[in-house]
Amino acid sequence: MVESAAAEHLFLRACRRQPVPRTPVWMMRQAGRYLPRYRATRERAGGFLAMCKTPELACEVTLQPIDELGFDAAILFSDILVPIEGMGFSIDFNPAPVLANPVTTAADVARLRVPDPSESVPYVLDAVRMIRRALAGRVPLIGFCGAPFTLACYAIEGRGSKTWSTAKRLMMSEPAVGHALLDKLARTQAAYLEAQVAAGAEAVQLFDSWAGALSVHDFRELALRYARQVIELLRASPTWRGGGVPIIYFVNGCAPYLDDLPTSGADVIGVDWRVDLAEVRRRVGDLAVQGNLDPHCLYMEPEPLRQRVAEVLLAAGDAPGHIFNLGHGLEPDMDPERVRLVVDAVRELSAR
Ligand code: 1CP
Repeated sequence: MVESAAAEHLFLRACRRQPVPRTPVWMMRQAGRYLPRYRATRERAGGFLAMCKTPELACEVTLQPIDELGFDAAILFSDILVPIEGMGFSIDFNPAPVLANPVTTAADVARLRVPDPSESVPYVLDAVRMIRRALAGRVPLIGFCGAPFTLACYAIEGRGSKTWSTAKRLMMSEPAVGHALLDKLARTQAAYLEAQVAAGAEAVQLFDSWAGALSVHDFRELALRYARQVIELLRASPTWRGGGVPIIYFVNGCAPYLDDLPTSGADVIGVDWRVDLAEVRRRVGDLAVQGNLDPHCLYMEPEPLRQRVAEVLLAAGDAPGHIFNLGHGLEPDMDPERVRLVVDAVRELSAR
């Protein structure tokens, strides 16, 4: 059976902190513009959202980096903003996301729906089923969502920001509005992940890409609390498949919050490049860890790049429970051959 073959895969074993013959590797944004084949598919589709909404194309680009570069896990091709369209947001990508109707008042938040994923994102669930069939057990499929705080940043600002000061201003000046928004986002994302798992996702990752903008106090109140709500709802859901689906919580800029991360309820903590993995492993104790090569290392020459890969593996140590990844996503101008070098180096240098 495809199911049991995939269940033995080293990515899932590492998530459960079981021994593996070598460290599994995948990369955030592994499907994307750095791959010529992705650019060709995107051209054919007529844009990013069209690709996300056409299961055949989402499936095609999900598999491209698996076929070409040999990653140990596939990640569903979509975007964290896609499932909030059904809440009532009008979203465009050019190529970064822009929301035409960000929320600014209590009435705006009250109007938002908590949609049923089978009605709001049937194409994502079709893509998950199609990808599982196409992978045929070769590597596991990771589903994902944005963590509530990171989604609230976009929901309030309407676009990317370096400081997220408009979002923080609303959450600080009108906490009840902020919490109502975070709660709706959490319920939406829990239902979304539950539907992805029911459709066949074998692991899930919550992306808290902008939580690093917060003080420790506010990280607990605004980010961690709602990530935990998503994870608790997911674990309590009727379709939850026991402990079989690892939950990864990725926090970009996690250094100030390391001691709090184990209380998220996740099985795996994903970390950015600013922290030492040996320190992370000491402080997150019983959990698996994912990371954390600085993506900009991919601009290095081959030998120094290999050395950086070796340093990440050394810091991760020999104890089971490390998944190699970047500390954040691949960029469009990165060289696929350097990506291949990293994948090959992880395989070779981590062999036990
Ligand atoms: O035209 C294009 O090709 C659009 C570029 C692009 C792509 C390829 C965007 C717009 N999103 C994606 C795919 C995507 N986004 C995936 C696919 C799976 C993978 O291969 O990893 C995933 C998991 C995401 C998640 C995502 N979107 C995050 C969390 C991860 C992270 O990078 O921190 C965030 C913050 C977004 C928002 C977003 N979407 C796109 C861009 C360029 C951005 C970030 C920039 C901004 O906020 O201004």
